[in-house]
Amino acid sequence: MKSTAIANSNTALVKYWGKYDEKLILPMNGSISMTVDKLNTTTTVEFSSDYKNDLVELNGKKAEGKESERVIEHIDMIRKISKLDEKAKVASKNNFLTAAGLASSASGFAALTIAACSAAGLELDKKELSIIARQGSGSSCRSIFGGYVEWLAAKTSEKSYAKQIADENYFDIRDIAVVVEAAKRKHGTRESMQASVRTCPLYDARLSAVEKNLKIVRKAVLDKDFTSLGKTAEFDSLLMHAIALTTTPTILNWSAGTISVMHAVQDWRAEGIECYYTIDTGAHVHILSLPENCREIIKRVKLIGSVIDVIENKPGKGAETINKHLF
Ligand code: 2P0
Repeated sequence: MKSTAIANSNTALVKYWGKYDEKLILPMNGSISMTVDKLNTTTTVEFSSDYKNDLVELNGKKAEGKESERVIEHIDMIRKISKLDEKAKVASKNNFLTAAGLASSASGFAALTIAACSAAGLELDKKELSIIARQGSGSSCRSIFGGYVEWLAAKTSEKSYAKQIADENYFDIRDIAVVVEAAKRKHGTRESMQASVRTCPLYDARLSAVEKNLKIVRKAVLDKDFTSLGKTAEFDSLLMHAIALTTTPTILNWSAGTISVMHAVQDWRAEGIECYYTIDTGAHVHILSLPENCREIIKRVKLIGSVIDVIENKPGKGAETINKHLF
């Protein structure tokens, strides 16, 4: 009744922003991501009648409040599917800073889903696992798969799942995660998205643009067309931030460092070093590049004052169980 899973985070190339159904986590639009290979979560789940209560430990500390509630709610769903009564112990560890805006909920809920389903003895395929992961945190359904992944928007739970466009060996690009100095994130993603759907006058306009971006990025991956992929990912990220900025209250998580990196990428591109940026909800920036330009870009990024850390990611594997348990 004990299982451990490891899941990589993913970087959205066409972003998910807003829900059609808050409870089931059905997205307003489809999204495409690349699973990365250096940012991961390892999670062990054990169901046992020895436990009197559910116990959740994140990065070596007992989780409290909302954080622990979200994990237990997810475990409850898996208990219901598998008709289990036993309480659970969950321990989870990220290999990167949690809540730094490097998508910890994506790898976190993917690892939790795989470990808990396996510990509960459920034998599910990846599509079914992605449907369960989705209900813990939307973006996590994409981390079930490796490489390039699309999450389908649909109005029913069984039709909104992730599927692989191409595996991690198909098209080698790099996602250079640039961690910049930033104040603590002011807005939670979940509340921010909700506010955007409710208040942003530009929201519907983005939805139709996203349909086009999905088509272009899907094709760019299959054609191994980095220019088309990078251009569209950068544009889609700006569209998402246009929505965030024009939401009431305004969602502005960028810091001065974020903008320095955005300018630098534009300048390097003008010089002939092809690269593009994409930004999620924090201040950090992901620079997309081809492998041959990666070293030069990293050298230059490190010279930007407010940059704290640089992590070079390749396309990574999907989530899987492993034999080494955390407890
Ligand atoms: C994405 N993000 O597509 C977008 C881009 C952030 C910006 O998915 O409410 O943690 O748990 O479904 O998945 C982050 O939001 O939100 C996210 P919930 P999630 O990667």
